[in-house]
Amino acid sequence: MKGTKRIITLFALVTAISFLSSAQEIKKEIPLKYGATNEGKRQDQAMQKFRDNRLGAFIHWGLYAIPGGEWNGKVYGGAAEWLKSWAKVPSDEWMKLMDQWNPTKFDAKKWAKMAKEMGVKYIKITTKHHEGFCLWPSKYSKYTVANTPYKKDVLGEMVKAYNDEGIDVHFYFSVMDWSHPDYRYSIKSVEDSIAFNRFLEFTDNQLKELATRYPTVKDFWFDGTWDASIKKNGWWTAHAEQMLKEMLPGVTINSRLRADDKGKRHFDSNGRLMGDYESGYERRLPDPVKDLKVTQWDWEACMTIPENQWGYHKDWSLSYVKTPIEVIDRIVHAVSMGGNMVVNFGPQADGDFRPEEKELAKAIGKWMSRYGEAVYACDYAGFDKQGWGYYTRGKNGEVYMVVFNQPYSGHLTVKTPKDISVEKASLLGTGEEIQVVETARNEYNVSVPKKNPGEPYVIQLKVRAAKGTKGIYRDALT
Ligand code: TA9
Repeated sequence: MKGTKRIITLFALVTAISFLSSAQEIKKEIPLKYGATNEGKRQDQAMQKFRDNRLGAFIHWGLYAIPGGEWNGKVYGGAAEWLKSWAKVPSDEWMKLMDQWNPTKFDAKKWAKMAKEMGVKYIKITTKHHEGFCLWPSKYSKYTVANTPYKKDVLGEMVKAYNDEGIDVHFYFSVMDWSHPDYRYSIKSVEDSIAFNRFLEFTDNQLKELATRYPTVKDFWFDGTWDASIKKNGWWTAHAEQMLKEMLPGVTINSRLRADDKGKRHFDSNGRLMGDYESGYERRLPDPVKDLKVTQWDWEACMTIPENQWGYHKDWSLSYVKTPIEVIDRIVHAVSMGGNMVVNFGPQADGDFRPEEKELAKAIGKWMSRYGEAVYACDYAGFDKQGWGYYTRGKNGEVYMVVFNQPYSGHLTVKTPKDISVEKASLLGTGEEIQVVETARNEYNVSVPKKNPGEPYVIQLKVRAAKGTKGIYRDALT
């Protein structure tokens, strides 16, 4: 008896200690100077615009468009914008491509029209990719459009043309710069540290230059920030974010820029998102069932049309090329989880787009013009994912079912959260009324349209927040 009591006391003691220490752990905050600056999602107008835009396009355009994946007669299957690295081309030799930079077919107005027709609300342009070539006449580098036969500020023309079409412009900027002698992958000596500090000052100058020359820019999307040298200088990433925010009120910044005091990236050492939105979903998406945590913060994904080509590559037969429906699926997938999607284009060196990209942009635009209501300004709906496709929710609480998989049964299962009932369903576009049958508590069969639309379609649900459903079904007692 005595022994049992002692064991119980001991057990209670151990439980109490472990409870206390875990409670303490929750409270334990790591003090940070360069950690997250936002509390939860930003709700100001600029951020809401960023979020409501939902669909964007990426433009990867640089010297790499000229060789298009081929160097000295050899075609490299890897990413075209990395060719300099695949073919081990020294920077001074690579920069000789500048003599061939003459995109005579470049017409920013045409580019902007194409984006408008595709239905994109914003465009992310590579101002400078890893190679270091600047699409604007930067006074801090000799590797710019100004020193090419074409001479013109193509970035400036793009900013104006897209803005004239009502499209927001975002700047992609690679911090890693293969052309700069002071760039370091890691800091191993005092000399490295001095050189890298010079490099950071150069980067500050370029960022200030971009913000000053193109003040309508809405967002900076940083890339090339994963090296040990940058992780060691988390202070600089916090400084760059702050500097741009002071210069451009409302500007948004991606998480990829950021590292904290301890070199922790994207999310700080206390688990808080740095920057304004998470930017890690590149060529992949969160699982719509297992990764619902992403609905807690803003995020933006980006994708390529072939497997992994961002810049122009002359041979797209080397990997699988996605169809318009597969691209639309990814767009809706992102929005259904509260994210944005950016679809990439790699224009040719002559300033035109390859036919495949033109066709794809058209096909997406056609679909968006019919069903965009279920994408723009939409968000996570809070309904459990079903096999037929994705739910999104509009600003007025309407729920959209975006159907990608047409069922043989002729009906689509909808399971509503507790206290939400489905009142009515209709086909977006035609307004055709769709039959809804309650099959169990919080479960419905929603019929497919009478005539198969022959493409992914959208059913709009009118839902009501009410205690229980019609009440004819009860949960089974088991
Ligand atoms: C990459 C990467 O793409 C890559 C490709 C080929 C060899 C090595 C790497 C590599 C190593 C570390 C990070 C990355 C990476 O994910 N880079 C970010 C990419 N962002 C895309 C939007 C494109 O701009 C791509 O060119 C860029 O590298």
